[in-house]
Amino acid sequence: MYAQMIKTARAGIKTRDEMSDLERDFQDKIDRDIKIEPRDWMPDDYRATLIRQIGQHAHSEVVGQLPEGNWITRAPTLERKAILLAKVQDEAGHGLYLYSAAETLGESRDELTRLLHEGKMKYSSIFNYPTLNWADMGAVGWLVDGAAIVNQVALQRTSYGPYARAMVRICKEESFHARQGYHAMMKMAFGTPEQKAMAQSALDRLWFPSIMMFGPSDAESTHSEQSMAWKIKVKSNDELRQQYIDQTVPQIEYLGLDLPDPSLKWNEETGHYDYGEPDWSEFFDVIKGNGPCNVDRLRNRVKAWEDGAWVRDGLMAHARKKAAAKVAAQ
Ligand code: FAQ
Repeated sequence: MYAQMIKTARAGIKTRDEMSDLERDFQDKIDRDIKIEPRDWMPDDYRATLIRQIGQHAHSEVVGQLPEGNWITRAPTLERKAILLAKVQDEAGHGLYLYSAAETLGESRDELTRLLHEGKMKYSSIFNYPTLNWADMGAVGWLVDGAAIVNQVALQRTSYGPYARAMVRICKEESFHARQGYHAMMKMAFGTPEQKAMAQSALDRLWFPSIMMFGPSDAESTHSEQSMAWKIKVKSNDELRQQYIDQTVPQIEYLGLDLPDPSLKWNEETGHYDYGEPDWSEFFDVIKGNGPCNVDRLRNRVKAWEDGAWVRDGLMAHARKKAAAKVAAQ
């Protein structure tokens, strides 16, 4: 369904006069902060935009397991291994909540998975970068989950009820993820010179990719205007990026690490940190599929799906058997 809907390109935002009665009533609900629920009437483009964003979000959670999954067997202590296992398992759960939210819009998990595997849907750019040393596990928790939380706290107020409610639980779990990441970074940054150098390298490599997670600048963002009018997005890409930078720079300073961008400076006038623009050509290249790990990530994701077929078949056979036994007992 999504694949078909997305083909009907939207041309600009409608004014109130251009809206039908149904569309006007819908917009009034949004303006009064009344949540939209699955059985409510909604414009096709609102549905398609939500399926795109929630689907991409779900894929990010699931693909996001891969860079961390690589490190489970190499965690330095049993405690760190247990923490990482719990975190990676949580990400699978987040994917499930989000696929379920997309199902309430009429799009199946199987269809979204097919679109991901065929390269027709995106997942977050950040997961196309490699995780090269153990400090990267700290930096992913601290920076990547940290950025994800800033975005997802805002999304708790998104206009679509099931998406907003999924965010509440996800944010609680992401908070544990970010803390364990910062804790791992503290150990490294306050450890031996070699450990501190690994922490610095992880920060230097993941800083710009983490600030690119918020999407292109507001001027370049194709969906923001309509998504904000519908309150799917309640804060713009640049607002969220600034919020993340403002909260993260003091954390870098506490760790005693060098700032990863020479332009990062507190600006008394604006009350925010100034920062250097990321390399946006790199961002657009990565989301087109040409990042350092895109091919690997998708190949591993497809392999995991195919290798898991017997589990899904077994579960379905068991469900059918249980249903048949229930009918026979009636
Ligand atoms: N990566 O017009 P906009 C996590 C695309 S969760 C890839 O600004 P929009 C947890 C965008 O799709 C991380 N593509 O788009 C975790 C559009 O292309 P399209 C995921 C991106 O949707 C941690 C085009 O660029 N979080 O990390 C990206 O209004 C650790 C134009 O952009 C979410 O998905 C990107 N970064 O705003 C898991 C949050 N940015 O579709 C494991 C929900 C933009 O027209 C380990 N999503 N694009 O072909 C959102 O809030 C929004 O979708 C944005 C983008 C803000 C990401």
